[in-house]
Formats: sequence, structure tokens, C-alpha cells
Amino acid sequence: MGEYFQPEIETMPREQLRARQLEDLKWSVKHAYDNIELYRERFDEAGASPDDIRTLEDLQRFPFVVKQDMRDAYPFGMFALGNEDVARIHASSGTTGQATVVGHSKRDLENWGDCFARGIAMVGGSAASTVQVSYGYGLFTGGLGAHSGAEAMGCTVIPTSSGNTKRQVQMMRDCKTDILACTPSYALLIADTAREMGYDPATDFAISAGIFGAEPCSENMRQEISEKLGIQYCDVYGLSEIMGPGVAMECRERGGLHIAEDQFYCEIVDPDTGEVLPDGEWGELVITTLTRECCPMIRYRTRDVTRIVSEPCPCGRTHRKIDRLRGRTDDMLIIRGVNVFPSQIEQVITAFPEIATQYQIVLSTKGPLDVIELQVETEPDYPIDEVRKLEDLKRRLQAELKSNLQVNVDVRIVEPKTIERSMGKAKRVIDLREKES
Ligand code: DLL
Repeated sequence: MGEYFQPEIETMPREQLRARQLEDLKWSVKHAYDNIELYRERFDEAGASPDDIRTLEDLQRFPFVVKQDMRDAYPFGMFALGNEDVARIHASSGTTGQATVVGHSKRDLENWGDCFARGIAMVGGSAASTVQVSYGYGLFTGGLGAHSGAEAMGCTVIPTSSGNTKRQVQMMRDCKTDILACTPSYALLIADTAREMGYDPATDFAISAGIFGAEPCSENMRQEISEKLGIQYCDVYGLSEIMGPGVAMECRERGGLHIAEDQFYCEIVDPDTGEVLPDGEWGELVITTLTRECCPMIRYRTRDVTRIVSEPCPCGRTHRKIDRLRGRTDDMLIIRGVNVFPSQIEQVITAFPEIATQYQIVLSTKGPLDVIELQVETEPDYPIDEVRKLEDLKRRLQAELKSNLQVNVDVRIVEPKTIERSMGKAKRVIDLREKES
């Protein structure tokens, strides 16, 4: 299984890895305290000093930082370096409020490239591979992050960015792309577009793997993408506040994504109490950067819901894994008191072969009650004008949703290709509730 990019780091004995993490943690906490006012104030308030760190667990005495802290610090309040040492800036717009800006030193960028390159090795890539980067380039970290990983590995990079899907397919075929990097929803659109153009990517194209992330993807949707493209699917996790894509990546053995533990220290906390949970329990992922120079993050609350998988992986890598993400704490819909993640809805829909893997969830209010409507499309070859059949499909889907989610969902079946396709992160939920109240 020995396809490593940095074997000395990726297979480092755990004791040695933990010792290295501890040394780097001490440095990172002190670096943050010495150079960023927000940390200095917060640590002092909490009575926690960088000198208190003697074990990795001592980190638990330090306060969390959240996205709002970054918004408040806009633009450079959380930079530990002066402009002469900042090599690049990324930003995340967010759907609400102030943007957040994140800076990277030259070394931060090199580390980032290395992290992503490890994932390229996980899918069997090498300097001989051609990687097509169909994540958006720009302030979003997907495009440039994947790009720097492919360059670090020495691959041939095709920087198509997202959009112009037919041209993407043509490049993929003509330039013999081995590895595609984009969001799962865009991967599906690329696969469907290739088929409409008369190709079967699974047999006609050279593509062997995809590195897909930036949004949740259910097991069934993942299966569909893998089959349509005929590839190994590697799930990649990351977020702009911490780095970008490559914080954790999935090897051939699956069962979770290996965290780049030489760069990041991860904790899982109870989202309500903030208490650290033992390995294996689901909760909110909290990340601390260990080497980051420009924007050190100490206990950043990601809002992402996952758990730590600590069983040794047969691939030989010693870095622990996070499970595939369930969603975000702020994604979770509370429908009449019942917690529902959009990913659970996706899992139900994608088990129906008559229904396409495209959907939108519309939330509204009827009197005091929240109402959830699910819009789905039939597959193009489904006889949508056969009313009885359609009614039966709707009834079956509604029953399956009720039994899986324990809430009533109004289903609306629309014609093929009515729901907007995404070339980046798909927008699955439309919340009309606030506007109505
Ligand atoms: O989405 C970075 C990225 C780019 C990751 C390309 C992977 C591939 P942000 O725009 O800051 O950064 O969004 C980060 O996206 O907190 C998760 O909620 C979600 N997310 C990222 N990767 C995954 C994944 C990029 N593999 C937010 N599965 C994160 C599920 C993911 N959700």
C-alpha cells in the first residue's frame, strides 16, 4: 500500500507524532499570544498562559475562537505577520455578514501544497499524473489549494477552474486527465454532461480518481459519481479559516479521512457544552493549527459534525482520521423539534433510481408550524406524464422520508433539469422562514 508523498511524516510512530505535536503546539500558542491581541486578551481573561502547556490535553484550558471573531477582526486583526511576510490572501464571503480574510506566509503555502499532495498519492497519483482542477480559482481556496498540491507532487496541472462544462469534458478527454478535483455536485454535472455529449467517461476516458470536497455528499451520491466516472473517490476536507482543502484526506481503505496531524491538532467537542468528547463520539470538530505562521488558529470551532476514528488504518498511515462529515451544526434543520441534516434527506432520495441526484429543500412556515418541502426531479427517461405512476412514486418517497427522518416532508416532483445545477458548492436549502415572520 506504500504510496506516500511524505512517508517519514505520514507513517511516523504515534508516540513520536504526539511529541512533535506537543512541541509545535507550545510554539503555536505562544506565537498567537505574542502577536495577536485577541488571543492575548482571551487567554489572560481565561487565566491560561502559553507556559501552562505541558501535555496536549492542557489545550482544553484555552478558550475557543469562532467565525465571528474573524469577522470582527476584519481584515488583518488575526494576522501574526506584517505585510512583508504575507504571501497570499484568501477570503470567504459567507452567506451572511462580513467576509473573513485569511493570510498565508510562503511556508504556510508550502505546507498546504504538501498536505494536498498527500491526497494525490492516496489515489495513486505521481509526477506522471495529469490533474484537472475544476474547483473555482480565486479567493475560494479550492482552486489554488488543489493546484499547489498537484504542483508539489510534480503533476501536470490543467487549471480549468469551474464553469464551461462542455469544454471541461473535452479537455478531460483530449488531455487524458487522470485525476479530477472539484466539488461532488460539479463532478456529477461533469459526468452527466459527458454522457450527454455521447461519451462514457468510465470507459472512454483515462480518468482514474477524483478528489472531491467542500460540501457534504451522501454515500449513494458518492457511489453514483464513482460509477459514472469509473474512479476511486477521495473525500477531501478543509476550510479557509484553517488552510483550505487538505486538512484531512481519504485513502484507499476509506473509513474516514486522515487528518494531517503534523499540521493540525483536532478535538471533538459537545456543541452545547464545549466539553471535549472521547474518540469515536460524534460532535463538533475544533481545530488548532500547529505550524501556521500568518494566521495561527487556537481552538477554532468549525461547526462541522464528525467524530475521530482512532483505529489503526491498514494503509500504514499513523495519522488519525475524522469520519465523513454529517453536516454542520448550523446546517441542522430543526423541524417541529426533530433534528434533520440535509445529508440524511440526500441519502433517502438517492436510493430511488427514478429520482435524479438533484434536490432543493424549501423551508417555510404555516401558522406556528415549520413546513419542509422537498423538490426533486425525475430521471430524464422516467415517464413523468403517467400521473398514477408519479403519484405512487411521490407516496413512496414521502413514506421513506417519514420513516427515516421522523417528520413529514411535502414532496414536489418537477421535470428533469428544472433544479439549478451547481459548479461549486450546491445550494440545497432555501429558508423562507425568517422572511415570513
Ligand atoms: O470549502 C475548502 C475546500 C475546498 C475543501 C475544496 C475541500 C475541497 P470553505 O469555503 O471555507 O472552504 O468552506 C468550509 O465546507 O467547514 C465544511 O462545512 C464544508 N466542507 C469542506 N470540505 C467538506 C467535505 C472549503 N469533504 C466548509 N465534506 C467546511 C463535507 C465539507 N463538507
